[in-house]
Amino acid sequence: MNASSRVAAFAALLAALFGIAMVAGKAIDPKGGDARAAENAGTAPAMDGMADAGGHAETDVKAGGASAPPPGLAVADPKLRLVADRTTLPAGRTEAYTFRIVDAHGATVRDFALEHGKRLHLIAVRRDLTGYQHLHPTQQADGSWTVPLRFTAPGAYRVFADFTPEDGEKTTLGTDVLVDGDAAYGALPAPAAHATVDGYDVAISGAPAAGKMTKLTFTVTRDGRAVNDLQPYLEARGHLVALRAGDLAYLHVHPEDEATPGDRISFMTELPTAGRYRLFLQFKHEDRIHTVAFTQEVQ
Ligand SMILES: [Cu+2]
Repeated sequence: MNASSRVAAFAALLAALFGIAMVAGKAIDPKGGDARAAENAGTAPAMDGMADAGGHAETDVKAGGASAPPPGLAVADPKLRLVADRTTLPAGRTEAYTFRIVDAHGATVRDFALEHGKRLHLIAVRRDLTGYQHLHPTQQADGSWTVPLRFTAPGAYRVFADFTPEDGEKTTLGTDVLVDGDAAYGALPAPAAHATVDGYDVAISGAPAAGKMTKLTFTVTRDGRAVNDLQPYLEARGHLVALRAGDLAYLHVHPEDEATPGDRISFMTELPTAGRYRLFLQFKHEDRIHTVAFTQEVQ
């Protein structure tokens, strides 16, 4: 092929792809497909981009109207990044896990606001939503954070750093830690109104609807009697973390404190979409912290 026939062939190819994009656009959205297909064809010099121009048109429509993704799904946002010193840990051994929060210039962020009595909360859980841990790393002189970390069972774990930089916004960044070995993953337990831990029975009430702020209340009993003397834990009557099954999106919840009677712990929760979530409640009684988990179905 000489240069001019190569140009002609490329033009013919472009015309053909443009046609395909138009057809694909129409198939997806007969009303607005033409304009978007033309846009895709015009802005896609990369051949693999053009090959699924119709698919892109569909994605663009969704992305345009959607709100920001929930916290915890990303290791970085436009302002802050979580930088961990390791991505693996041996099963069953306690080792130091050290990480930094850095700004857009790569400088270590050192100043954090107190939230629930701590400047940074670290949540770790295996990707099948087992093995939940809630830890409080120690900040070192260079601004990095370190915590002794131990994962008993092999598998892929998600680690979330939950913090608010001084003069910044509440942020949750997440990263994976891989523990080599034979992982025996389990299915998510079915939703239930009760769960037990360390001899306590905890009941959950509240019916969250997708995207609506809902009050969730937990009632703690032991041997059939209300546990009225729950102790404060992290400046509240309890601590709750909600993780979405499937992607482990980390949903912020707000404890509702003062007005709650003795054996009850309430939170305002917004679960963004339909689907299943795993709720991890921690409460303190007789100087011990107990962790209990619930599967919550959102319609
Ligand atoms: Cu914490």
